[in-house]
Amino acid sequence: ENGHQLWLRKGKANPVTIVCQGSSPILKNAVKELEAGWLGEPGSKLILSVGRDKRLKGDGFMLDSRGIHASTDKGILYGVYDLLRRQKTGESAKSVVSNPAYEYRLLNHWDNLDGSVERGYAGRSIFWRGDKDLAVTQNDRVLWQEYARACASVGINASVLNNVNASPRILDPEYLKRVKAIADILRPYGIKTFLSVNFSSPVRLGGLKTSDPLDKDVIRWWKVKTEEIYKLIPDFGGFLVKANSEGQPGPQDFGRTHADGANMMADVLKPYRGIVMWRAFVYSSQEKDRARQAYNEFMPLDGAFRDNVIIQVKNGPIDFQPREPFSPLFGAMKKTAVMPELQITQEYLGHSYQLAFLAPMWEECLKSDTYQEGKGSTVARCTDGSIFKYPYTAIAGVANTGLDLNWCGHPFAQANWYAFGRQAWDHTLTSEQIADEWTKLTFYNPDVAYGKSEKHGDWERGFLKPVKEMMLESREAVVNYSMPLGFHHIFSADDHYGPGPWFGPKSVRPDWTSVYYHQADTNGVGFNRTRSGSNAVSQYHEPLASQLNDVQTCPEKYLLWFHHLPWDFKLKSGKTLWDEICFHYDHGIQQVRGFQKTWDLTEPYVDKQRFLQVQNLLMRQTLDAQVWKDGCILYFQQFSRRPVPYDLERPVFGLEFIKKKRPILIFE
Ligand code: BDP
Repeated sequence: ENGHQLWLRKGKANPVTIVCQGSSPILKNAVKELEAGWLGEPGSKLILSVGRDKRLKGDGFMLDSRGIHASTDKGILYGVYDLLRRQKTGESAKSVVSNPAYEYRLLNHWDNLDGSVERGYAGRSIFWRGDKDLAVTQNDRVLWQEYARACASVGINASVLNNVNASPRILDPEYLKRVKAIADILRPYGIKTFLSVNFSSPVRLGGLKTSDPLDKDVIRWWKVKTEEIYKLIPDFGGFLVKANSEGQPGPQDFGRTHADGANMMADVLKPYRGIVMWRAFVYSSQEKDRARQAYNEFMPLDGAFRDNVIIQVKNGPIDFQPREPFSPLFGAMKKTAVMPELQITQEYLGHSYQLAFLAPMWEECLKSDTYQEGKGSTVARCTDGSIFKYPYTAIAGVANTGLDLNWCGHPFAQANWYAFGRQAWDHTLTSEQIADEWTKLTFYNPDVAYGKSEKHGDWERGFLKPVKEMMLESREAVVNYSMPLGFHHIFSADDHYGPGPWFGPKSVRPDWTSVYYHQADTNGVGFNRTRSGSNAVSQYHEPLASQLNDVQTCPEKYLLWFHHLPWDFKLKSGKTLWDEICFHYDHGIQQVRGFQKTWDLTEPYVDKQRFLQVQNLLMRQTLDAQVWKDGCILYFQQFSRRPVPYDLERPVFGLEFIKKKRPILIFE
């Protein structure tokens, strides 16, 4: 078991007869999957039928004893994967109606054209190998097909093939040829192809003098380029744009607004039904609180965007931290479509070295109540079209795939790709349900005799239950040993791995340092975002704004995100803030030690290869947690001037040692 087959591991199938009227490439794939994976009654007859039904929405499907019904071919394919999953996991498929929550469920690949992957921890790009190696090989085709199949099996229906920090070269005819080749392979699995584009492409690729979005020649350039793309890829999805953000060019370079820029592209794409996903990840060094900026820039533009523009907003107001409150833009922009962007790759949660199941983090965000249109206006309902009737709805996840044999590096990182797809399809699913499905599909092997009697039950007790519990606890463990109680962005610089709360050179812009985010001094710690501070709380709707503003009602998990508090501030537990910080760091490491024990006990129920791999990774994670705990406690102790509570273990590493060595290298 090298993990390459993901949650789609092949087993023995029973014979089945399939009646299907259509013969489109998508339906052919649907039939092929059923024939290869059928675990129902041998010799069953199954009808796949396409036609309208008022219970169906978009590419939804219905399952019953006769077969699968959907209003599109894609719906049939999703129905097939759902049915096969139910057969494998032992869930009933007697009467199911399932509709996708979002119309576009996209992966964003931060893959560079030279083959490197920004924030990728699982090897090089599956799509790109650089300028000199653009020819499509048979290996490429096989891999892209496997990728497409995995995506489709969890309902993902769109891919952005290149980094948001986009090279203009992606629109070069040489590259577009390869894009077409990829699109041709993704299409039979219902996956639409999108590209990230660089706003100054007209200058850098087209040789124009300007990229001003209101310039006639610039508009013409984009028109001609877009026509060229649609000639190659008639169902091309559209553009993703990172503009005027972290040094990327954008309309503001020409005195224009984000709306001017996005609308120009939207107009060009409109005749083809293409869309623009315009990112709200913007911040400048001028503003005093980075958390306020996306809201401040985009709210005044609400209503100014074309209807085929969607504003793509990261789940939190800063940047994919292990825990952030949701971005206040969700639900606040009422006349503009907004889509959540989640990060599947673990940039801030231990790369592919640490086990962190992210479904609980995304569930926390999607189920958060914004109160924008009264109680129950969750982030999910504000973005999926239930509350605001947007013409397009979407959700994106920054992919964690690479050329590693198991695609994702850490065997458990595969669960995050799986979870993203499942939640994008149905955000009402619980993390528990998703962990349950994934674990069964990824680890259970019907051909192995796990116990003496009743082998299935043995496996469930010995593997499924403890592993699921470990997964469900894992993200909170990362929060505890790295950034508990609302701490954020206190990483060692650049690689975003391991502690660096001391990072704060005067030469670096303040919002790229750690000291900016924790603001520790001898009086206390935390970022004051209340009404007496940056007033970021006011960007939330009442009653939430007041709840977050008041230290007595602010949830403790967000305490230091919103409040600057004295070290002896009393928490609900009765402990002082300092002691509570120490206990959280310590608890985090205890949790990972617990995962080691849990995993060791699963040995009889799992293949050797993955058992050893995860065992080793958990060793490293324990050490990483220790480094986090020691680094942060010893650093903050310089300000708190208090002892580490005596019932906790003493540090293992000294502060100077950790500071000298980059934490990511300590294990090497
Ligand atoms: C940050 C990453 C950076 C990305 C940026 C983005 O560190 O590599 O380019 O987000 O989302 O989290 O644009």
